[in-house]
Amino acid sequence: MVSTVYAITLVVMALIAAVFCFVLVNSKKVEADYSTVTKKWYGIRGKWFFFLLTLGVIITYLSLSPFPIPDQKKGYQENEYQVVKVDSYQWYWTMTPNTVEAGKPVTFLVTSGDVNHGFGIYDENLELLGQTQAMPGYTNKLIHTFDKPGKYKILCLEYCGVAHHAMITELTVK
Ligand SMILES: [Cu+2]
Repeated sequence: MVSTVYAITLVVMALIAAVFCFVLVNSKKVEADYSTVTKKWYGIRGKWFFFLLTLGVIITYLSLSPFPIPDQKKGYQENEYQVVKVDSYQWYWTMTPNTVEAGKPVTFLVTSGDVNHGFGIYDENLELLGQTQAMPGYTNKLIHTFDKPGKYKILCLEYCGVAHHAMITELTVK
């Protein structure tokens, strides 16, 4: 086995050396005009660039458009909002109140008592409806209107320690 590998290595090394010598010898002989080749490949490079650019824009649009970013400026009056205060800790949520009405916009005022958490609202099928960061020292506002009554789940979207996965609570929409 070892001798076979050794032999193959020697042959490959000889081939590489031969190619190297061939290129070296021929490079001195020919002073060819490469402008047509250069022009052709610059053209292909330009087209490739625009292809990748277009592809990038399309993929960005397709992957971002279903991303749940609720409209934060719907023109509601201040007194039309239901306000829910959300506090997050390792590893639980407090929500006051934890029951809201459907069809009426809810303003979630989200903060954290310790580290960064992610406040994510999910429906019964665990589809994400809206999210914002829960940060110590800041209160982030998230406006969401629930279309139908039910039990909604609040999950932590940012890894915050060993019991991050257990950081779940429920929001009732009547
Ligand atoms: Cu968390």
